[in-house]
Amino acid sequence: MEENEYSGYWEPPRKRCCCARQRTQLVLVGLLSTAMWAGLMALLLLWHWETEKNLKQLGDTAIQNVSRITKDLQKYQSNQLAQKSQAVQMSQNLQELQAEQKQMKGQDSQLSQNLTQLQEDLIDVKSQNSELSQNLNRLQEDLVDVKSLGLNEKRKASDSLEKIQEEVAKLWIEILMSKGTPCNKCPKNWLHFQQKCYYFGKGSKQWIQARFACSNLEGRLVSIHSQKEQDFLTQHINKRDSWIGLQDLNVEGEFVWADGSPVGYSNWNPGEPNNGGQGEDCGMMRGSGQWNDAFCRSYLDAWVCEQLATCELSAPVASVSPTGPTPRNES
Ligand code: MMA
Ligand code: CA
Repeated sequence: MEENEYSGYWEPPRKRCCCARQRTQLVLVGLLSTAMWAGLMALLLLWHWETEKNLKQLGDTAIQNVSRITKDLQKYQSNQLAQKSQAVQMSQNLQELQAEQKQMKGQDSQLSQNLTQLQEDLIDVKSQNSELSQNLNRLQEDLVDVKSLGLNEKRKASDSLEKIQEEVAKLWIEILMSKGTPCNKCPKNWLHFQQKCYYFGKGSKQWIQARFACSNLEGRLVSIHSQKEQDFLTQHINKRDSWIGLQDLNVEGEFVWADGSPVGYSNWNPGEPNNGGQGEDCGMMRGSGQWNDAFCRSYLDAWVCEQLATCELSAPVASVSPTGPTPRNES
């Protein structure tokens, strides 16, 4: 060992010693730096991990928020839709209500119009009724006057009175029928046709006797005014020659009906009226339904009476009826 120390030449051990220390130092430094790096890396990793975690959390929160907002939005949109449809429904309801209101207003005015019309009609009917009653009263007064006249004047007055009464009765029926009252009532054993009732009498009679028989039944010998009426009569006389209410007793050749009207419609047998034989002034219907003027005092086996049909009054409207002031007793 000493040799080595005194040679003064052998330096390497020192060097070795120095190198070792350096090496140690280097190793230490290396270790230290490695540790530092490791720590740094760890820190970095930690930081990165933390950041990543935070980011993830943030992302999650954001996703949650977005989904919540989306849900809210959807809810809002559906609410909006519901509100819209509600609004549409409400406006429809409003329109319907307005239409109903309009309709009701229309109905209301229609109703009030109808009511006014009805009131007017009522006044009309009342005035017509009072007019009829007045007419009838006047006629009755005239009748009293007629009683104090001479025979000829009496007949004339009576004829015109009958005509007027006839007109009044027809007018009365027309009024009632126009108000919807059925006017087709006939006495027992009388047949109804159009506005009249007919009685087909059997038994041998002269014209004047037949006229009297009808008058006893509160009718008169038939007056024929249309083909339809003629057809109805032809159908019911059963081919029997029958007296009818036609005569030219006052003026030869001027036939008039028992209801006071002139001859409009006619159904004369060809060649009639011919005023044949000792004079023919009374009208008859042959079994065929065709008319002939015949000798008034001849006897025929049938005769036809008529009277106006009466109306089915549900309540007494006035004290007058087509046949006069006292209503007819049917049964
Ligand atoms: C009868 C009689 C008359 C009628 C003629 C027609 C003979 O007299 O019914 O009225 O005009 O017949 O031939
Ligand atoms: Ca004749």
